[in-house]
Amino acid sequence: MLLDAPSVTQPIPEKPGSIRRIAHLDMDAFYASVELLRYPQLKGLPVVIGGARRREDMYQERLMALDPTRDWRNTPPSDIPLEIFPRLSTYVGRGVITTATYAARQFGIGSAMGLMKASQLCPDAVLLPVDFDEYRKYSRLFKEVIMEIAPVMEDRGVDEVYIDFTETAGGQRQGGRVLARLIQKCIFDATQLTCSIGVAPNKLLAKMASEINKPNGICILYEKDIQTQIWPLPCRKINGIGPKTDERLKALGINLIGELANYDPQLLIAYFGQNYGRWLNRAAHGLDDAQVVTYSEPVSLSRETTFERDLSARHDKERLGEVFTKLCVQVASDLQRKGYLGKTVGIKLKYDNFKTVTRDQTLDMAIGDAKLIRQYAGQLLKRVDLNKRIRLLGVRMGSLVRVDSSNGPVGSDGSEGSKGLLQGVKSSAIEKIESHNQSNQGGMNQELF
Ligand code: TTP
Ligand code: MG
Ligand code: MG
Repeated sequence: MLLDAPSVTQPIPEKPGSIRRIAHLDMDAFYASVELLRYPQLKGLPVVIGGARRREDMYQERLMALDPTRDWRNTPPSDIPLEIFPRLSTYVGRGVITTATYAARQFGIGSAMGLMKASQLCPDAVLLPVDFDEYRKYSRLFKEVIMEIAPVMEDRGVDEVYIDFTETAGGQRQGGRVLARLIQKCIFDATQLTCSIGVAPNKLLAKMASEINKPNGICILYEKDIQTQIWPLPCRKINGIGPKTDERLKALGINLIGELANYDPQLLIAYFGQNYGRWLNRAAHGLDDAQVVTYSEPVSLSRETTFERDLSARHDKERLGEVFTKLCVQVASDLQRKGYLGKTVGIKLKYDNFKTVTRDQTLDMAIGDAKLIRQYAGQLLKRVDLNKRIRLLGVRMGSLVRVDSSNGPVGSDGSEGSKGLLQGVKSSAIEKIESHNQSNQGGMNQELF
């Protein structure tokens, strides 16, 4: 599930005498480390997480084959013998790695790499399926620990946060090291997981600093360290320079952050536009004014899936239809679980040539019902090319409004809330669909898949 957060800033008043200290904390090999809590026998081994989703009984058959005389049913995960775990070499498919243990990374394996490609690099690596519920559980746990100690925290996703140390007890001592150590220790005591923390004058530098001493490291950075610690790093390390910009910078002969800092700012503006050009120059000098955002609402929720083989709308209509419906059901249940309705329905398709297209439509009313989402998403299929083979399919709900359990849907400002409205939302959207269907009788509105 993908979550996007808008930027809601809360300026933090600073006491005279205190200097701005911002921390970025990122868990080490997060999904893999959570899995190792369940399977401590895999500690120190190359392990990758990806491919299928976890099932409770997934190793039963292999355990039975290993020793049919033994009753394996209540075997604790930590007692599963090593030879039971599938190795990368046995994997066939198009799944990608979510993350890998540090032992696996030594073979050149990393996030987003295809499992089959990784298998060539380290065929003996253990392959574990993903278990998002478990990662979310630990995500909540470690964030709760931080909130107890340093409550000015910005949630930046499943395994990382920014924390404003400026006014927090211990946040100024040794540039933030004392507080960072305390947080690391408390997280480890509560979860047995390690993390790395960077503390710096701003978010941009803190994010880079948290990577410098990974895993289980702390990096304290001051403005005076920018030239020695940050300038030798590749430009790609700056959060905000993606692969495309990096390519363009390389074409200009700019590889390192120091080279970017010393590049003529006017030329950067000429190449990248006023805003981004100026931002690139400032970022390379370690300048960033962004505040730590302590409250955020998701602006969209989405689900997508990559097929094992590319599918054709004509020949695989039924399969595509099933998957499409399932994605809508998942998005609807995500919305319900998180307490939202959405006004914008979107679809995403990736073709066999990796070209991605998205289409969306914004409705008059917010909806959350799987069938309605399916209907509106289905309409969007008419606006995409279905002659090409499809590699990935996704469904997204945007323009979210919160459903306050007592008051019906509310905007993030608390407006337009009433139970009656929720009812109205659904019935009027259903009416709209029904009238639309009636006016399209005679096969005009036939499902594309
Ligand atoms: P990261 O923090 O980028 O990576 P990590 O925690 O696994 O390792 P590191 O010690 O370098 O921080 O991502 C956090 C989790 O998000 C990661 O464990 C798995 C997931 N993830 C993906 O599913 N796909 C990806 O491409 C990336 C980068 C991460
Ligand atoms: Mg991490
Ligand atoms: Mg991370």
